Amino acid sequence: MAYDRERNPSQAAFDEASVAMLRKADADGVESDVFSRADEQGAPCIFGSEGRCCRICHMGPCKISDEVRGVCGATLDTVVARNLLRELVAGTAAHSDHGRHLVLLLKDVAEGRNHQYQIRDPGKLRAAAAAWGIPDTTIDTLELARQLAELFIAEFSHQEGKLASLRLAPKPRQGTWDSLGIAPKGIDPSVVEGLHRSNMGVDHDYRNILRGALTTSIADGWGGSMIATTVGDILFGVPSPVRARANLGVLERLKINVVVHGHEPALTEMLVAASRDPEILAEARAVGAEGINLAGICCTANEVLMRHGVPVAGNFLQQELALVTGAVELMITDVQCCMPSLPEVAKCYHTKILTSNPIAQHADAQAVDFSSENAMDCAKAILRKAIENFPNRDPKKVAIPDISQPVVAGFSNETIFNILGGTFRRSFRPLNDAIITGRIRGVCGIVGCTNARRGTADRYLITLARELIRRNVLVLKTGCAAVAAGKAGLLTPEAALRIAGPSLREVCEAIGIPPVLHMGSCVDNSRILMAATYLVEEGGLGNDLSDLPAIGAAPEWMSEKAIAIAHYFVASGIDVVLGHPFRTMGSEKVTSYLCGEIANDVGAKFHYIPDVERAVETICAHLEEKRDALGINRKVERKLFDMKDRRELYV
Ligand code: SF4
Ligand code: MSK
Repeated sequence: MAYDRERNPSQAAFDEASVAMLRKADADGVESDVFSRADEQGAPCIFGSEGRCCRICHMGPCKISDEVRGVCGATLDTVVARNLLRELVAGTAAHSDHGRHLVLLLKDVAEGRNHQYQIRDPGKLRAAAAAWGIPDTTIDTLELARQLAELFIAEFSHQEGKLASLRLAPKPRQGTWDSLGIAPKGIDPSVVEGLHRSNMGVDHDYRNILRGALTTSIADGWGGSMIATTVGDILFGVPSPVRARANLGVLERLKINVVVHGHEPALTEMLVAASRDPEILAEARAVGAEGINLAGICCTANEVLMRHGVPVAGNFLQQELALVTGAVELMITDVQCCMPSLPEVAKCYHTKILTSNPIAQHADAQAVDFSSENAMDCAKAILRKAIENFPNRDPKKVAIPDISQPVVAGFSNETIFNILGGTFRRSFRPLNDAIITGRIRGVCGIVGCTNARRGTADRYLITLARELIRRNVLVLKTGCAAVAAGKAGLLTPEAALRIAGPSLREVCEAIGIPPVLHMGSCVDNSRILMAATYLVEEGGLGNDLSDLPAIGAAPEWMSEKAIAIAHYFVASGIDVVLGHPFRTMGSEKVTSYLCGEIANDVGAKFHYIPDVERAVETICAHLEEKRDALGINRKVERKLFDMKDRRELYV
């Protein structure tokens, strides 16, 4: 062991598989892991963690306090707000660039330049074209795809007017954005403008800077992320419920293990197909393996879990630990959340680390030349590298924890509509009714990352979800939060229903859904925005998203992308609980705007709550307040509906 751990493994990670692999990492002499490095960092710099350090120009860096301004004269409030905006802009850029790559692929497919991918879901294509206002959605599929791709490309570059995607939001919400002047013009201009206004000597009014942050975040949630989800569904299929397993125990001793990691689904989709190719399987058997086992980490995992039932090896903080099993022949990374330490950990084993995206390389990893035009050849070449590497596996170093949980994932809104109303009468009505009658107290979207510097990884995420379903709150999940729920058995309908409160359980059993719904990857938080929109449109729960008994939570967030997500929830009128604050604690004014006054603008605010018990109380109290305001907390006699009542209800 190369270092002394400050926290023992069970203080670092909540799940037993991770704990076992941390112990093995020590025994194997792995130089460091994310938890040991977090401990090694010690207490963070107060100026950095409170947002009080400014490095924006080269008269700095400046350490700002109430008494001390920056060299240029910038105040604490300006610097704190500006730093937050810059982080949010980077997060928006990441989600939106992912969306852009998919749109360009859609255009290539539509114009016949790419024959490797197809329009897998013409129904989604037509629905999306209608939603974005393309007048004739009955035209030929490829022509419609071309028109939609052109429209989406324009969403990135619009310089005037406002984003067409905003029309997906409820009308009153659009009105709020218009009256505040925070409706984004285009996705790219909102990123550029965020960088511009946070430049030295530009925007110095913290409120104005924070409203600029809301603009950019709306461009992410309703723009870049919404487009990424939509095009992903068109090209790869709308997810529907699928069974799989989650946690490191999904790796297989007798098979060649290939781990996909990152966020973009284009190559991974091909790897799924290639891993089932008879020729490739024969090559795998020829080196003594029983086959190829594809497994995922982070959001690439969520994408192929939802569409193909590919098992999930783990979430963000388990990426190194997957290698520590000694059983991974190859890990292929694309973009976002892939730790630079992976090649270093891989050196202790036989694992090859490959990168597939020209903007996301590791100095010590091999880059593969992936382009969507040679996708299948590239996928096969990658699998062949894994096959070649299988004989190098050292059996003495292999220890796969026998720990994994069954999961059901893939709850797209289309699926929820079908489950609730059947394909004949697709409807959110039963869900609205369950909320109105109080059998479901409200909805909480628990999203985001896990964080090595914030207590025991996954603990807050899992405890919060458990306690909320116990209190009859329906939980929606995405990203690494969803994987944490899977590892804890909360995505197993049967197990979760045992924990759920009696009235939530009754509803879930009646309509056939688990109380914790896996809705996808990080960009799929756009699905949560749309689920909330459908609740409003269905009627009986107010006129705007801010009226809903709904709330978001990012208990263990770490990424700049999570800052963008949290802001677009709030900009949409949905409060957000954060397990640790943004770097705003240096400025009382910025913090009190975000956690208070902002509600006067957009009807929602942030709550900084490090303690999970208090988060549960706050969330439940918030949902009850919304219910009171809607007038649905009045006691009503329970009534058995006859056919006449039902007909009246559904007209
Ligand atoms: Fe210092 Fe102002 Fe430059 Fe920031 S912009 S580094 S506060 S001088
Ligand atoms: S992967 S952004 S650690 S959720 Fe989407 Fe997980 Fe957070 Fe990355």
